[in-house]
Amino acid sequence: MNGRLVVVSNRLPLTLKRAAGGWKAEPSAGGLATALAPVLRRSGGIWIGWPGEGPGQPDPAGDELLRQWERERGFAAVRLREELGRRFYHGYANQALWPLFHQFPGRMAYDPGGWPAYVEANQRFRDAVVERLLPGDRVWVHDYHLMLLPRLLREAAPGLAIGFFLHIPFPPSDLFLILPRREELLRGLLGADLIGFQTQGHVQDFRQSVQRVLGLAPQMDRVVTEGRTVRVEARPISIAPRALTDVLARKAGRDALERLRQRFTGQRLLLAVDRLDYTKGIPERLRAFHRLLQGSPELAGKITLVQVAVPSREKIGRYRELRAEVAALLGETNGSFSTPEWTPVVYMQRAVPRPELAALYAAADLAWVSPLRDGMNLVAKEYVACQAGGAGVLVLSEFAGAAAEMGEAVLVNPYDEEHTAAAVRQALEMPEEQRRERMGALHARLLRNDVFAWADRFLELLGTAAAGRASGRVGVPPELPREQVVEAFRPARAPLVLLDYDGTLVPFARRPADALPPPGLVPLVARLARGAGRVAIVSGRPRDFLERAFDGSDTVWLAAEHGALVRPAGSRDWQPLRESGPLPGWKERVRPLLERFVDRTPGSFVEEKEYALVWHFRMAEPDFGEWLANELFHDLDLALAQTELHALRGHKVVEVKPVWASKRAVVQRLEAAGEPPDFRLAIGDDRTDEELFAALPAEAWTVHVGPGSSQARYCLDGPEDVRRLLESLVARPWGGPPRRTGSGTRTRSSTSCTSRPSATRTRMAAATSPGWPPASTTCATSASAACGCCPCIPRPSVTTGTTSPTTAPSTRPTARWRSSAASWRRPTTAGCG
Ligand code: ADQ
Repeated sequence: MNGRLVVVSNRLPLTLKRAAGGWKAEPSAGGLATALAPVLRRSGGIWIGWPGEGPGQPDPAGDELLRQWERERGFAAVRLREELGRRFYHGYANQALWPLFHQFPGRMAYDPGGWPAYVEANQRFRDAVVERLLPGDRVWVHDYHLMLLPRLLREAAPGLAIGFFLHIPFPPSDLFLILPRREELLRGLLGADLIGFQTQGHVQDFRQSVQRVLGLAPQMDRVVTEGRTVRVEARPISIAPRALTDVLARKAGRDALERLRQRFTGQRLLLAVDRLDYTKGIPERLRAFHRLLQGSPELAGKITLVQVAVPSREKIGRYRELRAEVAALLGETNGSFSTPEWTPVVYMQRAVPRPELAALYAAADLAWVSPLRDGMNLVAKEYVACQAGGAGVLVLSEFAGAAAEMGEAVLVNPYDEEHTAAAVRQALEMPEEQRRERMGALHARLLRNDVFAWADRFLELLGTAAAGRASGRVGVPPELPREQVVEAFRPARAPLVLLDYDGTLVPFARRPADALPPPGLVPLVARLARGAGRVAIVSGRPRDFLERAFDGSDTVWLAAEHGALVRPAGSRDWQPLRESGPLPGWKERVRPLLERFVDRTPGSFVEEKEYALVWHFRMAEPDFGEWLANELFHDLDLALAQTELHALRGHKVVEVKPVWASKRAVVQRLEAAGEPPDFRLAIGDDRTDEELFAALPAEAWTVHVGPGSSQARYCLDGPEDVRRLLESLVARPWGGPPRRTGSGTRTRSSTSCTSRPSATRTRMAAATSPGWPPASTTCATSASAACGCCPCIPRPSVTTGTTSPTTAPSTRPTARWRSSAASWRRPTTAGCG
């Protein structure tokens, strides 16, 4: 993928500032600009962002400067009205998202008025991007200010390659749940092809939030939603080390270093560099330093802490308070320990030019990087870059993303000021050889993983993810071309037909026990199997249900409990997929977890199967049930990690079953059970059926029932349509000429099952009533090939490929089915496919 790179971030690398008589440009503070500027310099492309204070309204001087930026540097400004800019940046972005994502819920201030500003600002960014898009462009959106942008861009340009990188941490799901507008945010992000996070922990937290808030079931590295696959990856950001060391090699850098060495001769220099932000742990550090001096009077005059802090977000009260707090702590420490010759803390409250900063890094004996929470922290990496061949020690907070990859640092818990002081003291006392060894390892790793490697890997994966989306099978499938299926089935000598049960052959019922096969269905299915053909019901239902429901249909294979048990055609014996099931006693351990949810959810219950436990909430209040199902699914996901069990979300159920019991395994079993199939048809409506579709070759007729996306090639509206299809299949004499039938005459529609108003949904509702099929339903088959579904057509005696006459359940009183179902020990499943 070689299109232009379009970087989009809240801030451009330059900020417009009002100056006497006009405007001036200043470098933007912060890690994002530091990291990305060299990437864009190297790869070319454009950078779209907000110029900060810049003119929201027309202003000739400001406008001209912005036009010049775009012409000469490729920096395109997004204009936001002053009020909008303020409410967007200082509102939802920095008073809700920033504190919560850094795990400071107490500092979160949600102003409902800030949300519309956040939405509008994201829309303005979208307009600015769309206005400049060229064919083949890849758009890379950055950070928490623009979490709605991926979706807005996807809607505006569906084929666009869109990446998103979150520079700050993603919070644990318990905290994320607190966030107002959490659902919109996640949906916004999921517009991207690839979402990058700083650490694997953040990926994990994101996955859990997606599970709990949206009810989706993310896999390790992807989320499938709305027919698209969104890749999620941990890609720790880095820096361009040579950009810093080159500065040091130039005169300005060398001079600055020399001045520092002279100034701090005979002293150990401790360095801290931060934006003035409460997440950076500046007061905690100053208190720990105070404690260190208190506890080690012999260090007086021998160590100096240089604290560099660049003010940011000063319009937010908490930041102003922080500034005052830091000033007070500085006064306390310097007031207590200073001598005429020595000031313990040198405080520089300003942005320091790069040569001066690089010199500080090179001169420092110890870098004290102790944020309370940080996505990554580039200061740690910048220090290492400037310590090539040096013996400096990095003291690093375990709550910085950088800690995950900088194991040679001395890790500290910044909240524990006493231990932090002790760790700093030990770091100062560490033998030089050990310090060099540690720094050498850190430095070598940094060179291997610089910001260019980070960007290359991200963009490469973005290319793969976007290409996968473009060619992916997941989407909203078009309606099944029935006539073609019938044509393909007719001459087949060894067809393979796999049918899900609930939601596919029968509509869902409020109580699982009520979802019984309507009259005529069972013989209809049985008649599909002929010659070397294999027809299987592949369901989540337990074996006793299937046995009773398909009583007498010996030509049909039955696969119960998602394939954990299989009964081959012509056999009365069930064969377990594996000889030994999951560890004995697992149900006793898992059941209490499910029962907790039964207690919380009126109308729900737990069903026990041989290989599974299922929590059903079909009769619970829908929203509450779905919400709790997300919770349960999340809890189970954690509890079952490292076991051979997993949790599964079905229609109104959460099921725990062995990982190996899968519809995929059933496909393998059936494929191997006879000659290679020359026709394959699989129909299902559930998530478990996606496994079925994936296990079949690309040319198989795979059919998703109902609206929504699927990797199936086609869709049908509902069980009634499925039945009509089956009738069309059996209506054709084997090898005979095609005949027109009610369903077969429907021409292929380019519409999907989602886009058509679903008459079937009405039909499905009707179908749950005992009088199904409705009297007005016209039978699709001719009398000579009667399906047995309608009272008007006499049931034929059916001869199957195995020549066993099929009994006719339609002649049985429905009441018998009901009463027998009711007498079963436990309620049977519905909706677990
Ligand atoms: P920041 O919160 O801005 O970045 P950080 O990673 O520490 O945090 O980057 C700060 C940058 O600003 C560094 O390049 C540093 O040199 C520079 N800087 C700080 N104080 C300065 C000063 N006084 N003068 C000059 N320069 C100064 C966000 C996330 C981080 C993440 C980065 C990059 O919060 O966790 O590491 O993005 O993804």
